[in-house]
Amino acid sequence: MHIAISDLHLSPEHPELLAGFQRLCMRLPTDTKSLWILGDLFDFWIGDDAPNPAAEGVIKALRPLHARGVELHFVPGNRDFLVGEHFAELAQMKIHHDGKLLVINGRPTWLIHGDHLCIDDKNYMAFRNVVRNRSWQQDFLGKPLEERLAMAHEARKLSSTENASKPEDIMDINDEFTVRQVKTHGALDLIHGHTHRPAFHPLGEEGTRYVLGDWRDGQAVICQWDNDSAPVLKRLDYTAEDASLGTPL
Ligand SMILES: [Mn+2]
Repeated sequence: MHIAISDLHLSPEHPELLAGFQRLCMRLPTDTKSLWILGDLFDFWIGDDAPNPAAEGVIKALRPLHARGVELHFVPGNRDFLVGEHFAELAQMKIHHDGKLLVINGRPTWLIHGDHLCIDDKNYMAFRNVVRNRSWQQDFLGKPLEERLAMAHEARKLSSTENASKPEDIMDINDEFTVRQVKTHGALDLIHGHTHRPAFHPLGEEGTRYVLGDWRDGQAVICQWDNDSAPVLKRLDYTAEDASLGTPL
């Protein structure tokens, strides 16, 4: 079995989210072959060298999974695209900067975070172009920790005030652009997070977009599949102590 999750937004202010993630890691069934973390695992990331209790907690949760043979994969999100190889090695996970194409149930399926498909949000796309630039990143990572932290807080504040005033539809993916992108990448279906609108959405004429949900108020929406069965979205209660992975949406 394979599992995908996204948008946990772990931060020091929300230790219950980390506890929920640790609980999920502990309850993954014995036949779990891989865990895909499709971005925004962390609410912000200012460099692998920054002290970060959430990062320590993630390492503790992931190492036992790696030890028992679960493959760990990470696709960066718009909040944690600066997660680097140093942290990835500690957490025993492989980073896929451009997402990953998998064949699930005979269908090529593209696993991504999803933010780059929200092209109608022009302000965000302009910001993304800046911060995804390698030389901007090197410059940022070379700044003192306090300065990076201040910049991250500023960006978070700005994004929450801006997002509150943006029309709903520009913060979703652009359908036509997405259909073209999916085709270009040789995929039929898509699994992504970011938009916080968990559901099965039709994609083009014969595809499906499986959208994961963010973690909040004890609930998350995750995706589960086997190589020969279609993905299933499940609502997970991450506060529950039982071993269930949730109920299908
Ligand atoms: Mn996101």
